[in-house]
Amino acid sequence: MSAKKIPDSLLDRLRSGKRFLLTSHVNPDGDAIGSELGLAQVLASLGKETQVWNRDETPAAYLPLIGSGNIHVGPEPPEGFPHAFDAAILLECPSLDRCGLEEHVTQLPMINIDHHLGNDAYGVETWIDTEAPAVGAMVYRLANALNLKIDADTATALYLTLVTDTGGFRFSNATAEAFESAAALVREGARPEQVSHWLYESTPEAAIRLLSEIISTLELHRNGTIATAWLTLDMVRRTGARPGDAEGLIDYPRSIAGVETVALLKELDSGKVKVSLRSRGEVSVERIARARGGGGHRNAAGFTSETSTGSELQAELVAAMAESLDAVAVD
Ligand SMILES: [Mn+2]
Repeated sequence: MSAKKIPDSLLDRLRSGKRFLLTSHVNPDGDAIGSELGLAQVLASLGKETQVWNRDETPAAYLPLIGSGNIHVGPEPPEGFPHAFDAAILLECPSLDRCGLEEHVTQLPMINIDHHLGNDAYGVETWIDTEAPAVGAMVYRLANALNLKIDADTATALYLTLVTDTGGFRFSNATAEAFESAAALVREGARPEQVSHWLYESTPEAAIRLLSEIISTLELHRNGTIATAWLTLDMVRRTGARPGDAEGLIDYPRSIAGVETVALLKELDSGKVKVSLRSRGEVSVERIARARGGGGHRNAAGFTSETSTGSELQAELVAAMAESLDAVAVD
């Protein structure tokens, strides 16, 4: 589903509302945080009050973004909730449970803005553009549609969403639209060098030590086309890694010559295993994740496994990834 045009009813609702609650998904990434903070600025320039509320903490790399200090974090609602708000805007949440706050946000009229395949289209207003390179690019289009000029800090927050969601303009979603949005945001004052410093030159020591532990579990399968690696609770304890430190580490196994698809299996406190999947080009990992209750994009997807034991789960994933590779070979 591609919706280039922003629904008029959505614009009307933003114009007529006074206070908006903004949220995104658990374990927020750059697109989640940058879109929230960017949209908060856009709505502020429209004279609206906003409160960003995320269940999970903001990863350190995004703390320099404008307004990050005002994000309400945790399962408890912010002051005045729900009566002080006219609507909840959910960014980047293909299903309601992705926000981790579904028991609360459903008390408000919900506005659903997203670019994921398979969005449930919940809410009173839905704007889904699966071709948008990042939700941040949709927020920028929203600002333009509302005839609002954004400032340099807002442009930087939205530019960051493009950099993180396209893997630094390297993934298949690094489309003409991604570059055009980036160019426009740089013209508005976004600072690429600053964003690169935050994202790529501010790695906590624990994250690099965690990478070394993850790489020690690396296995290649099917003539080196499939890679698997583990991130265990022990590794997190040993390295002192914090939530968010593992973000992006899956890119290292994916960078190996010949590797077409990667699974990173991460032990959770609950005993479940969170699986992150990556692939190149036409090879889809989205259907692997979707078949197991998760979702994502063609080249980046994930799900949480409830039942399988580690070695069985890994073997099952290798078989599923082999099938995805074969499907492309046949096409
Ligand atoms: Mn995104």
